[in-house]
Amino acid sequence: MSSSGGSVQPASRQKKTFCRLCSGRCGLLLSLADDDTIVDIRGDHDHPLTQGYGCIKGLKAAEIHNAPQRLLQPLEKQPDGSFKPVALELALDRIAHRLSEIVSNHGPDALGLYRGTQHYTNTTAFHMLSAFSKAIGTRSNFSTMTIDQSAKWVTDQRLGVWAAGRNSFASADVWLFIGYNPLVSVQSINGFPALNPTKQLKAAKQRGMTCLVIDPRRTETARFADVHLQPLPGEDVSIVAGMLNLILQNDWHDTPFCEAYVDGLEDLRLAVADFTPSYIARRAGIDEEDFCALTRQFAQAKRGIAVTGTGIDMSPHSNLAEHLVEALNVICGRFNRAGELVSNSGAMSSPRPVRAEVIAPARRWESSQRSRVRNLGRLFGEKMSGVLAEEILTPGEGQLRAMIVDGGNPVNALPNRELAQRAFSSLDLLVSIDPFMSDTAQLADYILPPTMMFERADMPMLFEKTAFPQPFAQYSDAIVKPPIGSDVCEDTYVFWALAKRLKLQLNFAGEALAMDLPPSQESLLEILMRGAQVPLAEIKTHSSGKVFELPEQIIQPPSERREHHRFCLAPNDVLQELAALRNTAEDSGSRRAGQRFPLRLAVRRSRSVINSSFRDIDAITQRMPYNPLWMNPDDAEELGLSDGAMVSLASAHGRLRASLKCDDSMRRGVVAISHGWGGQQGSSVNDLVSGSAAESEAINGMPWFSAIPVAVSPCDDTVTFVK
Ligand SMILES: Nc1nc2c(c(=O)[nH]1)N[C@H]1C(S)=C(S)[C@@H](COP(=O)(O)OP(=O)(O)OC[C@H]3O[C@@H](n4cnc5c(=O)[nH]c(N)nc54)[C@H](O)[C@@H]3O)O[C@H]1N2
Ligand SMILES: Nc1nc2c(c(=O)[nH]1)N[C@H]1C(S)=C(S)[C@@H](COP(=O)(O)OP(=O)(O)OC[C@H]3O[C@@H](n4cnc5c(=O)[nH]c(N)nc54)[C@H](O)[C@@H]3O)O[C@H]1N2
Ligand code: SF4
Ligand SMILES: [Mo]
Repeated sequence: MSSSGGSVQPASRQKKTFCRLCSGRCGLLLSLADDDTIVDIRGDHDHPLTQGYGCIKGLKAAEIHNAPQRLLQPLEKQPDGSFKPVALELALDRIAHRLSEIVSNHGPDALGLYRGTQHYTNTTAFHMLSAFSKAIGTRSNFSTMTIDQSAKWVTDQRLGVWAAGRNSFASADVWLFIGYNPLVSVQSINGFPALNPTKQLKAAKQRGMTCLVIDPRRTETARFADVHLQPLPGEDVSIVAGMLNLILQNDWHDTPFCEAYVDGLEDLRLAVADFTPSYIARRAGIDEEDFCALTRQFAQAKRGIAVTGTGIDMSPHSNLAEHLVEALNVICGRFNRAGELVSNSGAMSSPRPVRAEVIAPARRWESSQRSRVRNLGRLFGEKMSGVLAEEILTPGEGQLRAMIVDGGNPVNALPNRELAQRAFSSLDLLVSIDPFMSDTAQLADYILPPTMMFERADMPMLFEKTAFPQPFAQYSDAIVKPPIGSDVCEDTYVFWALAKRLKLQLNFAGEALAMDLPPSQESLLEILMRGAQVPLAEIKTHSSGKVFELPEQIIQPPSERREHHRFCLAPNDVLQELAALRNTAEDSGSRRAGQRFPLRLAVRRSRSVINSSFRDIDAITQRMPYNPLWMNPDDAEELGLSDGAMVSLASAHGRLRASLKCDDSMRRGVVAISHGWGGQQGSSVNDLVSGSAAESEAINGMPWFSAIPVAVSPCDDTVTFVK
């Protein structure tokens, strides 16, 4: 099976599937030769939502499957640190043996489970890991969410959630993107349906939708903006507080909605009163008139919401910022109301009534088990990944001693790379389910390479309601077999086989699994599809997927139980943090001559890779050999630096070397470099990130990955930088 190198065989058949490398779920058309070789991959023009779109990663997925770096046998770490191949069943025996020792000596919480990004796109693995976690009884569940956008979880828990959902993109006359660039990230997490995102945004603009963007960079998304504010990173709280202030002063908010469903409006009004347009313009480095225009256009529209991404959720005060953004949607009443008809999304799940009601904030982290490190609560059953390294390194009752990582690379992804490396090296047992020798796999006792996406049956079921506003469903069977002679398995099999050896009964999505014979991928999908609105057999007949014609749903009035629930706009912790921030110096981080770290480092993703995945695959390296440091050309000139120069990038925490790339889409005073690199290739941004308590959020331990004060200087080192 190869589409690169060697003699190219003629294609004899075509197969449709969908890409699972990111949440874009693009329909793909694969041309295959008789021996299963993938000859060609194109976007599937018959896919009703992605309509032929596919990015470089999906279109080069054959090279990813067939990369010479792909691991095809399980590996076991030897006492001298080298790896030796080991048969899968033997590896599982040994892992199970060590796990049972660790759990019986230290209790189940000593085992940590970590869901990475390539786990989140694998539907059955997601449910199987949950089943394994419950069966073994560990509460040490970690995921990337808490080093990503868990400010959204905190906001749900202290502001509340509208059960009938926010206004849909299709019905919107305005949309505000804050620190979110879906035209590159293709991420649908918050209401923007990012499938084939450029086409969606273009179409919306053509029907007259106003597009507003707050992002320090003139992003691909910002090119469609009617108003684009380019603030200094880390100033979103002030900007959004200012928007709330202007809206409330002008009575642009939705008074009947607020009267019916909102507590704390007057407290919020007072708390934001000092965030005047001129103050904000000075503080965030934006134009006052643009700020007022953006606010007016957002507030005076009828439908549409503000949505956020990692830019805002990774900067300091992210929980507060996210709360205020959602408060914007709340006070403007941008929610679906009783009696309205909404699309019946969720073809692959069971039907549920939609109600116009508030799910009251529960502040669950306050009543949940607290972490040993920093006394953090749990959110949605998870511990905070921001303190994962310290949880491993801190001795005493409850110390983490074993980790199973599925589809993730925490050693690269966590803040403070040196600490993360030290922590993961010190574990009694580390298992990495990964087809590649990632930074984490390198430290593992066992690496279990899994099947890759074209080798497993799947459905794009996880988070389907956020991804697909319409009742869309698709099924793909396994299109190619794993390479001949390989000893790979489904990610689900690892958890099932360990449970069997540990004599645990697994309950997969509520169903007791037989523990004598491993379940097929197919049978697991069947369990997940029980009670779905469209039967699996019907879905299978539409190889490009289909938007099914399910009748629209009428939004019901509130249930008795939630009739009196209200949003909590101004809880005390929000008010206190806001007041403290208002009192910090206006130009706290702005660019000042003589400052040790005069620039701000912003997060930014690259089209060619997903975090640390695939960066060393030839097809990708040809386009992006390393991660450059992007800087506005005028800043570069001022520093006497030219394109391609090797520079040193320093924060108060650390220093790295990078290759400079002048980019006029960057705001002056702001630099960016993608995370996920380092080691033999490029620069590791997490050398600059401390993740200490002082540089993380209080509730969720979210490390500050953006808006980091940095300095750039020429690097004397003349070594060239590729690989
Ligand atoms: N090609 C590709 N796609 C990906 C990924 C990838 O690595 N590559 N990663 C995937 C993952 S794991 C995730 S979580 C998503 C993330 O998806 P997004 O959140 O859309 O990530 P970015 O594309 O980096 O967009 C973040 C934007 O925030 C801006 N920004 C930085 N700091 C600030 C700030 O303080 N305030 C404001 N207002 N803006 C700021 C940056 O300039 C940038 O444009 O993408 C997913 N998709
Ligand atoms: N400084 C800084 N740090 C960050 C961020 C940032 O913006 N700046 N972003 C944060 C965010 S949003 C996230 S989500 C995390 C990313 O956190 P992680 O998910 O921990 O890191 P990834 O690099 O996405 O790891 C994915 C792993 O999956 C493996 N993989 C590839 N294909 C498959 C497959 O088919 N099956 C399996 N099982 N594995 C596969 C890859 O080889 C790779 O090792 O990083 C966070 N860290
Ligand atoms: S955007 Fe690219 S990586 Fe994401 S699903 Fe589509 S083809 Fe795959
Ligand atoms: Mo992420």
